[in-house]
Amino acid sequence: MSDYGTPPGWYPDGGGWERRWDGAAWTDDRRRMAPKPEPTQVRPPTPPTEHVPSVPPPAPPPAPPPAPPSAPPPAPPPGWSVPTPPPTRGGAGRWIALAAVVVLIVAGAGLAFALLRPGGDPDRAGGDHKQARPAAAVQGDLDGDGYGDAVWIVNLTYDQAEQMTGTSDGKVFTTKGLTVEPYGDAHQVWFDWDADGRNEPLTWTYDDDTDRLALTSTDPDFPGDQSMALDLSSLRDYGLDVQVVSGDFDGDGDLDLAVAGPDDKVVAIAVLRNDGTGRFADPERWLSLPNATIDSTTLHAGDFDDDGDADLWAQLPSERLDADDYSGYYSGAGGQALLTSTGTAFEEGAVSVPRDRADAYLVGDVVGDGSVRLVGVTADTYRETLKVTVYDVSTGSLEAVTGFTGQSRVGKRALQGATLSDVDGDGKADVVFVVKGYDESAFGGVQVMRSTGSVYEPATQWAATPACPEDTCRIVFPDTAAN
Ligand SMILES: [Ca+2]
Ligand SMILES: [Ca+2]
Ligand SMILES: [Ca+2]
Ligand SMILES: [Ca+2]
Repeated sequence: MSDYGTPPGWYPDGGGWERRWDGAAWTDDRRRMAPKPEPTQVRPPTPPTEHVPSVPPPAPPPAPPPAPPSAPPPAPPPGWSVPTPPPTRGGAGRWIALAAVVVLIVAGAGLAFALLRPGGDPDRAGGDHKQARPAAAVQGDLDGDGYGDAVWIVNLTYDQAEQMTGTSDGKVFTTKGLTVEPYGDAHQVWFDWDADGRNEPLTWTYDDDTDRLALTSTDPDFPGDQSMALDLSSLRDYGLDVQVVSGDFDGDGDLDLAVAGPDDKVVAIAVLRNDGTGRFADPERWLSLPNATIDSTTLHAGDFDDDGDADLWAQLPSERLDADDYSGYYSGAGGQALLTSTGTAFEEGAVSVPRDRADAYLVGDVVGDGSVRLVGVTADTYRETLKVTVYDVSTGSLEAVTGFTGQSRVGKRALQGATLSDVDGDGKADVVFVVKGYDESAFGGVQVMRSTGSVYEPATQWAATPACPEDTCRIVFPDTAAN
């Protein structure tokens, strides 16, 4: 998107440390981040601005692990995997880098919102899954009323954040807030893990000391806390990251988890099958990506080839990695590939370099026919417009769907974050987004562009956004990877 570099400054470095970026390279300078409140990272709910009864609060994440002896520098924006700001505001860069960390962490969790569930014939598991048709759940619906909702996190300052839940009545969001830890180790996603037609929260935490993934939920239907070993290893001398996305990868009608992480010189992708109640089986490795690092890879799940099982669309390196890339950061060109599910494994398609590069990629049924599309959202500060483009990925490359676009006037503002949610409950996923100018201390509200099934309508505001104490404030949608 941008030719600008990330400005010099201090950026989160993992384990409660931050490291200085001199504008071109990581330095050896490290320092402790400002202390965070302990022992709970998510405090009790603040009084709701308006009452919304049935949305469960997020799970309190476990206490953070001790800081590792040496901690990783965050990824400088490689290729197209992280948006970079103009170098005019040092503070803005800090938040962008923070966003980069969040991107890496929550990447792909986006599919959380109601990925398509094939109509449930349990006997199909492992058999012919091509007859499955998705039974469209309402994308983004958190309380089961048929209107898609949205969750966004407002990072007011470096260490002050609020998680907002916007509950749709079909016309606007009613919001309520929770004070949360800005950049904790627990990651909350929402998807219908017990197939009751409602998207429940699931909190995952990866502990790189023990190489275990922990799953928990505040939902009373969750069958109990779970923990599984992942069998990953990093060539770096500090901790490693994982990405978690949800989708019905084996095509049996229940939404599973895919977990990607480094295993020496490959990115290993394992599937944790869901038994239909929210209990996940031990990981099965379905693919090893040979020319990728976890920091340069972002996964998005969806049944892109419409055969009944969820596939992965991956943003990953398009150039051959060299030895330094495994211990440092890939800075070459970004590519994309479709990782097609066979029901028991992923098959990696050809890596290509897309013509377009959006600020954010979202996945959902935007047509209303049960099929899945990729949606690119880009804020063009020069043309002062935000553009939505719908892509068909079934052939393995990005093919823009002719005419299925939309534009909104947003002034010289950049995209903060976006998600897909069927806010009006018509079966077509709508785009929810927030923009802000780099030197502005106010967001442009939470805006919605509705899908008609063939175009996106201009945006209208669905919720107000708070005033910021400084212009470095930031809004992210935790369920989506904003690239
Ligand atoms: Ca709802
Ligand atoms: Ca499944
Ligand atoms: Ca598929
Ligand atoms: Ca809609």
